[in-house]
Amino acid sequence: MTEEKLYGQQEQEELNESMQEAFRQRDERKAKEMENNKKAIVWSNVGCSYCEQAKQLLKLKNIEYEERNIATSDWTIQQLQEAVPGARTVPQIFVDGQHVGGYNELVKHLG
Ligand SMILES: N[C@@H](CCC(=O)N[C@@H](CS)C(=O)NCC(=O)O)C(=O)O
Repeated sequence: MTEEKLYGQQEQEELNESMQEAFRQRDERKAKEMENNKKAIVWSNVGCSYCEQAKQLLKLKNIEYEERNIATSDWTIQQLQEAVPGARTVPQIFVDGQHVGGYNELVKHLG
C-alpha cells in the first residue's frame, strides 16, 4: 500500500510541514546549545557605553561572560595591558579564549 493511499494529499502536506517545523526547532536548539557553551571575558570600565552594548549583545546571544572592570579594585589597567598589549579602548573582548577586539568586532564575530 502506498503512502498516498494511507494519507490524503492535505494530510501528507500537514505531516511534511510538522516534520519541517520539528527539524527547525531541533536545529534552533542545537545552535543555542552551542552558543551556551561559549564563554566570554569583557574588559570594561565605568561609563563605557560600548561595554554596555557588548554585554547586552552577549546576553542576547546567551553567551556567558565574565566582566573585568578596571574601575573596580578587582582588576587593573596593567592587567588589561597584559591581556591585550597596546589596548587603547574598552571593551576588550575574548570569546573562548580568543581575543576578538572591541564591540564592533564582537558584532562581526557573532555575525
Ligand atoms: N571601536 C571601539 C570603540 C570603543 C570606545 O570608543 N570605547 C570608549 C569607551 S565607551 C573608550 O575606550 N574611549 C577611550 C578613548 O577613546 O581613548 C569598539 O567597538 O569597542
